[in-house]
Amino acid sequence: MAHKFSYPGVMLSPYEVERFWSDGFLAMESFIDESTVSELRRAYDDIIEGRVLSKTDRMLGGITRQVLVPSMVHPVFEMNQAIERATDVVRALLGTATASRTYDMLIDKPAGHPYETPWHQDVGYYAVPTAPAGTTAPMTTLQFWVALDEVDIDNGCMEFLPACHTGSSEAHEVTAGAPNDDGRLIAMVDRQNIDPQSVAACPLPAGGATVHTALTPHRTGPNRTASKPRRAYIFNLLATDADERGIELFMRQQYVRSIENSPLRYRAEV
Ligand SMILES: O=C(O)CCC(=O)C(=O)O
Repeated sequence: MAHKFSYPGVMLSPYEVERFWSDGFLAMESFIDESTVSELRRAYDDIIEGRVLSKTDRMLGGITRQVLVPSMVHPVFEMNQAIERATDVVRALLGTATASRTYDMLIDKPAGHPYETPWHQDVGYYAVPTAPAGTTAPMTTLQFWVALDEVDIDNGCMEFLPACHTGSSEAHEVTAGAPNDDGRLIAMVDRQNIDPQSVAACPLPAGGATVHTALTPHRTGPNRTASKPRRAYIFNLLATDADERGIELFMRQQYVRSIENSPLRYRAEV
C-alpha cells in the first residue's frame, strides 16, 4: 500500500516525518509545480533526444537508458525547484540546516520498455561489483526520485519494502552488464520473489516525488504501456552539517514516537 502525502512547499508534518523513519521512504504527491515540471521535461528531452550531449549517457546493465550527472551539461539540473524543495525535506527529516547535492541522474523508461530495475538497496552500489552484505550506510544522504510523468505500476513507478531500512545491506548480485563495469545492474539476492502484499507501490502525478534512504529496498517495473513515457529525475542530497550520532538519535526518537502513537495503524498497513 502506498503512503502518499501532499507537500505544502515548506515543511513536512510530524506525521510525515514519523512515516519516513518508520517506513524508510515517503511519497509526496505535489512536490514541484507545473511550470517546474515543464522546465525539467524540456531539459530532460534535450538530453534524451540528443540536442544536449552528455558523455555519461549510457545503458544501465546494457538495457535501461541512464544519464549520469545531467547537472554537468544542462543548467536546469544545476538548480531547480525540486532541489530547493528536497533541501527543505532533508531539513525536516534530519533536523539539520544545510544539504547539498552529491549525485544526480536521469533514468528513462519509454513506452514499451521491457525491463524492470530489480529490488536493490542503493548501498549495494557502493562497491563494484556489489557492496558485501552487512555494509552500512549513513542516514545523512537521502535519494529523491522525481516523476516528470504521471506514474503507476504499469509504467514503472517506484515500489518500496517498508520498514526494512534500519539494519545494513543484504547480499546483492549483478543481474545485467559486465560485473566490473560501473554501469552494471544489481539485485538483492533473496528478494526477487516478494509477497506483493508487503510491497508499497507509489503511483504519483507528474511533479510528485519519493524520498528514501540508501538502505531502503526498492524497484521499478517495466513500462508496459503503449504510449505513456516514464521520465524520472533522481538526485541525492547530503545533510552537510549533520553529525551521524545526532541523526541516529533523531531517527530513533521519530521511530519510537511513530510506534507509540499508532501501533495498530502500522501493523495494519505494512
Ligand atoms: O527509475 C528507476 O527505474 C530506478 C530508480 C532506482 O532504483 C534508484 O534511483 O535507485
